Amino acid sequence: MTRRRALICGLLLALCGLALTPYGCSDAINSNGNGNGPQPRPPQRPKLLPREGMAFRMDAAFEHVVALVSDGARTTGSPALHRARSYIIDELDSCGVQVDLDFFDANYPRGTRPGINIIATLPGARPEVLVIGAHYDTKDMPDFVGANDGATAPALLIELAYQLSLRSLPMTVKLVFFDAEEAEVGWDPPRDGLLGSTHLAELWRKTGELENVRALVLVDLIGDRDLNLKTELNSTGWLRRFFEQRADEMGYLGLFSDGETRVDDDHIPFLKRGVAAVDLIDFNYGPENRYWHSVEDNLTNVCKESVGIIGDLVLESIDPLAEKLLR
Ligand code: 1BN
Ligand code: ZN
Repeated sequence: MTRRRALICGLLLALCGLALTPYGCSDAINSNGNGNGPQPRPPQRPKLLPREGMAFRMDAAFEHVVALVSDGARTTGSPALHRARSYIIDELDSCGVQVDLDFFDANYPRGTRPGINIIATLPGARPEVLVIGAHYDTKDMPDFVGANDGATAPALLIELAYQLSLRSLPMTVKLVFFDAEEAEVGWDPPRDGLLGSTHLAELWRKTGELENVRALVLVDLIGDRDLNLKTELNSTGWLRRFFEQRADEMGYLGLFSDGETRVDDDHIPFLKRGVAAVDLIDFNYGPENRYWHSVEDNLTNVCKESVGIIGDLVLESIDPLAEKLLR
């Protein structure tokens, strides 16, 4: 090979290497999920990176992901979910926030299991409530750890608790960790799936608390290395558009650019009871959504930058959203 040809080859290889870095993640561990070497995914979009100097600490959030995942699957009623709950409560306690537990019977098709929603309350200048929610249970499957589906979103909420404990809030914020989101046999909510959110929405309707709730922001599946949110059409239109616009304002251009979908998620029981709600969900996890509900939903396929981007977006949307909600 001539020197010139070698140089061109080297340059091409370097360019390929750059192009194969999954966008949004600096620590590019491309793998097939079982550690058997690189299997790069070509990016379809330009890189999206967390903002420099943002308050939301993605490293701290990602430590929570690692801690939650370390115990394997965290199915409703399981000892592992009990330990995950203790971890979450300890973290919330250390932020000095008020924690309440909502106990319920999770009546699944194959039997009843104890379900527990965790509610952290951060009082604001006004009694009206903004709920930010995520589920912390996982599917019950052999070798499943639920890094994205059951860890990234509750980890985001824990870091949010820390950040909000440092701020004075215009309205009350409740961070809700939903239990029993996942189905046992087959997705058929509220018989099989969405049991925790259904219970809490109904409880708050009965007690009158729901009248204070102005909106619910749900986060789910937000740690994909190839972060790209769908326009979720069950969500309340103005609230969905608010987040799309806010993402643009914050420089997260193209964050919502993976087309439209409808997802039955933990926001549905609140929507059904008249609460404005949005589901911030990246429902395209891995090639053809292959990692979703699979053993490939592990730490190799999530990254702190994606959690950071959504954490930053949610944290820095609270004040402008409260202004709209309190008008
Ligand atoms: C989200 C994560 N969901 C389950 N795990 C809800 C869902 C169910 C999303 C069916 C899409 C289809
Ligand atoms: Zn799931």
